[in-house]
Amino acid sequence: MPNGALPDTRVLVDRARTALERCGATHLPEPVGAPGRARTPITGQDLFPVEFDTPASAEEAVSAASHAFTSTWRDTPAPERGRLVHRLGELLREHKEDLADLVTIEAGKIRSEALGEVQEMIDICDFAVGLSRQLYGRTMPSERPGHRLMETWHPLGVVGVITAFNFPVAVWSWNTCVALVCGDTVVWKPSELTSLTALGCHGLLMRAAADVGAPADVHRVVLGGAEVGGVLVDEARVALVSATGSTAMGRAVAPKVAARMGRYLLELGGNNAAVVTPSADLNLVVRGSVFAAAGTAGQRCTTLRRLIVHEDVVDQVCERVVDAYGRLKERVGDPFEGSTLVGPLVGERGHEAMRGALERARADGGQVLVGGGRRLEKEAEEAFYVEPAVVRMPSQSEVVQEETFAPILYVLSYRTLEEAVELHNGVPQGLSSAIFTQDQAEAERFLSAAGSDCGIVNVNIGTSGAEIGGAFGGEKDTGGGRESGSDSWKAYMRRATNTVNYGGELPLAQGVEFL
Ligand code: UN1
Repeated sequence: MPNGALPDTRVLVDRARTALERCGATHLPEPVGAPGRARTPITGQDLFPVEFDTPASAEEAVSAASHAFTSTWRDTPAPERGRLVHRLGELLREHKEDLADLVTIEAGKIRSEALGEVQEMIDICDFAVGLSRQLYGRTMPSERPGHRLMETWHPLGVVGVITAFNFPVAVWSWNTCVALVCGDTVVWKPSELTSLTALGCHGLLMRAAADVGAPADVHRVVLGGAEVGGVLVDEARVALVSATGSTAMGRAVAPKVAARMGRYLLELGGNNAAVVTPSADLNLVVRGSVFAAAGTAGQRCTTLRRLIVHEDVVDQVCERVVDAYGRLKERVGDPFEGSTLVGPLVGERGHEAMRGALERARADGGQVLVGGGRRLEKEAEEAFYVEPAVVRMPSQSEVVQEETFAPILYVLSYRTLEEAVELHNGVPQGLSSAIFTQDQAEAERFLSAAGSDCGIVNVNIGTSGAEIGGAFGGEKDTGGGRESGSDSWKAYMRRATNTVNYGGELPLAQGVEFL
């Protein structure tokens, strides 16, 4: 291993247990019922068995959350609901290291990114607490004398939150903190790869609920695979399904929820690109691209996957990025190690996908400029550490249009900005995008309606690492949903339009006369 030996799995087991106990997680470590397992990509070994839910126990969780909604939570004043999220924020500050440990152990994130992910939870707690006093409805002038026209926002019901392994805590918190202040209750189905992390979060939320006197069933966690998630998709009492994952998963979920007239909010695949114009500050390009493309071992939905560079600067950009990747190679390894920048892929599937994509890219005329190899540690054959790769491509072939959840950065070149935007938008996904330029007109064109078609459009920063204050999500195959900040909360509530007549007469709208 370039970065020293890997830790012993038994050390990770102890570390996970300690973190779980400190967070107040229950039903560990004695598993009953259908067995599952917790595993770490650091060594590729199992940690210990975990109790998975069955469809029947998931139904029971929905019933409990539904009862908490109707009996208490929807009628609890919103600022009061905010106290629960406020307390959660305090506990997260206290247990930042514990949760970060669980994130590193189960998702393989390096320390700084794991801590950053917990910070993202703390930030959304602060946001949601403020929001609990700002669930504003509008008033509009009525066309009728003696009438008032307004809208009010009401809680929706149970929100089913389905999350992916790569942001096992932050994406849950975006949904849950906002849903809770909106008056909804939550049933969470985390990725089956990150059950422990979910139990840690649930433990903290239950402690917060006990501390502020909120009903425990405002939140339930159900562990397991697709059959458990399927309950949230099919169950009519789940008013909103908020699902993060692959486009294939979204395509399966959306029609089922729509068929029962439920609501869904999807955050699916990305295939994010940055356009580099001749005026770009190349120091920003290199730093911004390397973090966005190789950070989290290329396993963010916002990961930079395509660099679209003007032909005048493409050789220079390649040289500098390759140089930076050369140094990165020496910093692949144990994510707990302070000097590591690239931890493991979550599993073999990611590694297979990376190998397959590199092979197809080569067949399409691509040239691997750096990286792409696997780092093998004898005792850890089930752990998948890879060197982030940069591939110069002659054109945007099929493989470049797909999202491969691994650290591969394709470099393409262009001549005119129109051509760059066409390449940029010429993929099925539409999550995040960036332009590096010092020319304001170029930046504005990229930001305009005829520019990037993504939900996130940045200037002079990479595609990943969004702040919680903005709405997060994207277009096309990314699914169209928006989570986190801005007015995303509206997806978690229902709107009622109210007309109040205080005038004593009954004039009809549009001047209609009747009786
Ligand atoms: C994801 O990868 O699903 O913008 C979420 C980012 C993070 C969130 C990513 N704040 O990269």
